[in-house]
Amino acid sequence: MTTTDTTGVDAPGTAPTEVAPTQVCASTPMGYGSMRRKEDARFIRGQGRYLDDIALPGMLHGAILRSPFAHARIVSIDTSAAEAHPKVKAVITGETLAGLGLAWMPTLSHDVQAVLATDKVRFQGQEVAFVVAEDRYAARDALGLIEVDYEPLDAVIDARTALDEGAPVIRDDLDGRTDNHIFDWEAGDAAATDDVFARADVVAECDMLYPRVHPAPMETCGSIASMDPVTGKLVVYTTTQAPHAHRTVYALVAGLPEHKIQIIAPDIGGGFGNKVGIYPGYVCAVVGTIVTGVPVKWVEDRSENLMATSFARDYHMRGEIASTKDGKLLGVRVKVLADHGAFNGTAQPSKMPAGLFHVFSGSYDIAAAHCQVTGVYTNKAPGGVAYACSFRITEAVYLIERLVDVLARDQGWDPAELRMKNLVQPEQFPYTTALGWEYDSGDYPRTLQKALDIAGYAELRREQAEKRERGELMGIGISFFTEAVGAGPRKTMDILGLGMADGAELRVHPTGKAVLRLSCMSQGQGHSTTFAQIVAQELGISPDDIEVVQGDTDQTPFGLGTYASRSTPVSGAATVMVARKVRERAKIVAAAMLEVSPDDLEWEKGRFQVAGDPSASAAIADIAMAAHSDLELPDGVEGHLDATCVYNPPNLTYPCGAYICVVDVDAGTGQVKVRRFIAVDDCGVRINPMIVEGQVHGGLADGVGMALMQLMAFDSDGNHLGASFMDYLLPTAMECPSWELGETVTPSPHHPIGAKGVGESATVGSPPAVVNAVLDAIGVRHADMPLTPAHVWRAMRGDPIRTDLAID
Ligand code: MCN
Ligand code: CUN
Repeated sequence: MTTTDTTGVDAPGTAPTEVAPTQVCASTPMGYGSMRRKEDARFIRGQGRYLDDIALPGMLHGAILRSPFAHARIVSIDTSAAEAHPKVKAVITGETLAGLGLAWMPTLSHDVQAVLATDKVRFQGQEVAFVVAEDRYAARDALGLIEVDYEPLDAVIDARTALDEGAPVIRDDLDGRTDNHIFDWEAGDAAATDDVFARADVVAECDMLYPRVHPAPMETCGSIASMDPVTGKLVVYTTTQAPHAHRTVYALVAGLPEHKIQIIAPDIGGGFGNKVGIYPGYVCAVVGTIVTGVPVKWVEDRSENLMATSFARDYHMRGEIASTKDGKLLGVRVKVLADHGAFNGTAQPSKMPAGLFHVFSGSYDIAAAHCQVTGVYTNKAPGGVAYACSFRITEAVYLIERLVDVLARDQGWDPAELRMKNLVQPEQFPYTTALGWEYDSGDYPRTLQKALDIAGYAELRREQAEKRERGELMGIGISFFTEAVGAGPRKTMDILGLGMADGAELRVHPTGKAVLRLSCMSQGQGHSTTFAQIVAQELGISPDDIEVVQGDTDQTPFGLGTYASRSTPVSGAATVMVARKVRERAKIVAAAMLEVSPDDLEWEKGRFQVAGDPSASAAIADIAMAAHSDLELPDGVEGHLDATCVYNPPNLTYPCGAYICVVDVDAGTGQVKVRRFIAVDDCGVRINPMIVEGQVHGGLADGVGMALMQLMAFDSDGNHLGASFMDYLLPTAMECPSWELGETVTPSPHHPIGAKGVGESATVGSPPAVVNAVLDAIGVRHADMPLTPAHVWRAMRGDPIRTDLAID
């Protein structure tokens, strides 16, 4: 079910004033709307071309030997038996790499990470040696022939003990390092916030953990590196969400100029943040091709993906919220202990080690807020890069949405009313939060009201009361989130010093067909369709006639890629601007064709038309042919119809949403059934409502998974307890209800078509709704995710567990 509600607020520029209701069009529209995805015909016929489908002539295969220990000194490595294997072509160790200056590589957070361990291993699954062989089976077999002598060390697994006196020092590779401290960082006004708390009538506090989870895309990570010994050009096929960023890092690591490196991302089977980072296996494949002179492929298996690539969250938060006695929120403060694993690879902007966590005052008009975040090393995999998270906003939204519920419960207030009373009001936009973020637009009360209406909130509460009488456990959970997506702006945000502007290039060919080249990279989000729709809307060309090129650094302009739901806010804006540049050129050409002044032309339904004379007009296809012909153009006007654009966003875009989850809990077993889930999202103008809804469906499933089952726990020796899908549980259709979606449309005032990103909204917004619902059902103030049956059962008995450590 979908409910559409347009504000009547016009988007700037040429955005439509009405958003079409979601209905899949059989025929192709000229612009926005729910057209079918162009890429799907290929995918459903099995014609996708993923990394593992690619085989280069003479290609060899690599496999990685990984550490069985979480913390151990490497005494010796004997590779002789592996080297003697008839199919093995090379065995590379940390020593080999040290000789090339490549044993360590920079992370995305100004730390270094071992490519292959030399001195110590620091987490279970860490890369120790790389075997290159004729086929992947031989490479795997040969791993068993490598003898490593380890001397096990005590490990730091519980982040809360990482800074204890006498804790084992994990990063003794770093000069003068005597503890596991990475950073202390704070935001907001501590004194003003403390003052508000001292004067508040009511304060509620809560300790909560957002446990370590993993994006677990269907396709694992991998690459094929191929160094041409004649030209010296390195071509890397790889599963990356950010091809140009990867190329820059390769250039820095290898000391090669960018034009000698080509990164090609083929089709990607899901990223969800897992494919932002650069992993040791990628560097090993490059060294492999340099050593052997032929292409080397490395593809990780599922356990390797779960054990050694980027996890997310692992945030221990102690939050407090202050209010007046009649429920006006006054302040919020939080202390965070962030577990970054053995190497700090979190890919946060340079000056923000906690990413965008400081949006934790959420969607409420709260005058004072302060956070203090401490990052520590532990003997766990590095990363923390991302998982549909907008860089720590997931944690921030969870914190504030749990705190609001805890406060409501303590005071006996209705959680919907408490939220409604405190939401930022429409007339307050642009709204600057206590932490200095400028939210661009929104109509929060209307969005929440819409969700309450779809849910039939009052009726649900009545049903709940009746069920309680009968001893049945039903819960209703609400969350209201504000997301901050579209990283830049360049002046304030960067990764490794790279600003966050993205390029777009558009060429309209003589016959009116077009090619759009983008720096972002789809992993399933449907860019081939939606970006073609943007050009179609601006130029009146059918989306079927617009080819979208992404993923190949030799063929696309520079830009930082697809993450933080930034493709629509940044590359989407670049696409609008480049199409408008082409349209300006087209106007001059059309004026020459129609022998009028450009000022006499109007842009009407995809054509330039002479004002007052509808019979005199030209469509882009006619204009394109003329632009490439001998038509005489005014002095200084270039022919052809193409343009380039670099878009540097002035601000982030701030989508929002109101989510309501209804659960039934089995009192005997603790089993949770998500009965209903209502999601009203506002991502501004929707280019393709069907794709937006698909994004929301996926994110909601993610949220149900995180709230109820996904977990990477460790035992006290650092053994990973979620290294396969037998233990790391993902949600399926069985756990998901039929989602009930609604929408409000508040265009972003600074985006050229008023669109905001949406790719991560539902993953960010849904976990607190599910948790709030379960806790409402069982009448428990707080219990950490995941709320597995065993955990719910124990929480009901006043005995909640530490979910991040081994469950006894
Ligand atoms: N869209 C739209 N109208 C809007 C906003 C978005 O039609 N107002 C469309 C876009 O044009 C695009 C899709 O929705 O086709 C998602 O757009 P956007 O919100 O800009 O997000 P990105 O394209 O930048 O995708 C990144 C985002 C992130 S960061 C993660 S993580 C995630 C997500 O997308 N990973 C995904 N959704 C995913 N979906 C799939 N299938 N696979 C992943 O790996
Ligand atoms: Cu935060 S996961 Mo997405 O940005 O690739």
